[in-house]
Amino acid sequence: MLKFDDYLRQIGCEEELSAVLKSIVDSIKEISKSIKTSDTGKAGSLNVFGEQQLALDIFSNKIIENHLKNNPLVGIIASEELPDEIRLGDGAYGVCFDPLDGSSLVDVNLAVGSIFGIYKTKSFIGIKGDDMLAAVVAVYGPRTTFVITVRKGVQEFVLSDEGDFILSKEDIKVSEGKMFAPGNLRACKYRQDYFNLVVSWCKDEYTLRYSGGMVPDINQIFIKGKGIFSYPGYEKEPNGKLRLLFECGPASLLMEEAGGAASDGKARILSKPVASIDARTPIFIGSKAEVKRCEDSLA
Ligand code: AHM
Ligand code: MG
Repeated sequence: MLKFDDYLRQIGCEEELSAVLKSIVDSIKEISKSIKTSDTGKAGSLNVFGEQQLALDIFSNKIIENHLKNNPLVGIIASEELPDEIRLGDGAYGVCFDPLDGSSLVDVNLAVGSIFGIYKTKSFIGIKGDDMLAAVVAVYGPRTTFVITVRKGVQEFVLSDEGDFILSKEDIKVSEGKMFAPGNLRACKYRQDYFNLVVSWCKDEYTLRYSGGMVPDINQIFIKGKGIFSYPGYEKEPNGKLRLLFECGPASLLMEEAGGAASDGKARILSKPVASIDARTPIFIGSKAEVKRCEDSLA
C-alpha cells in the first residue's frame, strides 16, 4: 500500500513540485466529500464561455482556489470558471484547472472530474502543453481516483476510507483496441468526414463507451489501456467546445506519457500555444493508431 506522499518521495519528485501537488490532492479530497450532498442547481451566473454556472462549479472552484492560495509556491492560477488568470504572489508555480468538468452530470449521478495542469510560469498566455511539469485528472464516481503524471509515466491513485490516496495502478499504458467515445456528434450533420469516421468505427465493431463527461470518457482509455475520444469542431464552432488550457492540455500530457497521442486533427495538442485562456481546440485523443486514423480521415 503506497500512499501518495510516499510515492512522490519514492520517485524523487522535487520538494516544491510535491508541495504543489499535495495542495491539489487535498482539494480533490475536499471536493469529493462536498459533492455528495451539495446543491446541484444553477448558481445564476455565466462563466467567460457564456455557460450557466452551477453552484457545484462555484464551490469546487472556491475549494481549489483556497488550497492554492494557502500555498506560497503558487504564484498564479487560472480556472475555467474565472474570467482571467489571477496573480496570487511571487510563487514560481502556475496551476490551471477545470474545477468540475461535466458538472451538469452530477444531478443524474454520473461521474465527473477535476483537471489540473502545473507549470512554472508567471502567466498562462503563450505557454504550451509541452511546458507542463505535471498533470492530474481526478474522477468522482463510485470511487474517487486520480491519474497523475510528473513526466515519469502515469499512475492511478484511489481514495481509501481512511482518507488517503493509495497507488492503485502503476505505469499505465495506452495501446490499441476497439473502444470509442465519439463526442459532438452534432457535427455529423455538417461534416460528412466525421460522419464517415463514426460509421467506420461502428462497422469495425468498436464498443461504444460515452458518458458525456470528458474526464470519465478519457479516464476509461487510461484504465482499459485502449480507445479513442473525439471532439471535433464544425461550422458553428470550428474549434469545438473543449478548452486547450483547462481540459485538453493536461489530458494530452497524461495521454502522451501513457504512450498514446492527442491531436487537434493536424497538430499535437501539446505543441499549441495558448493564445488566450479561453481558447478552445478540437481534440482526438487516445490510442496512437486511432488518433492517426482521425487525422487521416478528417484531413
Ligand atoms: P464543462 O466544462 O462545462 O463541464 O463542459 C465540458 C464537457 C466535457 O466533459 C464533455 O466532453 C463535453 O462537455 C460534452 O459537451 P456536449 O454534450 O455539449 O457535447
Ligand atoms: Mg470542463
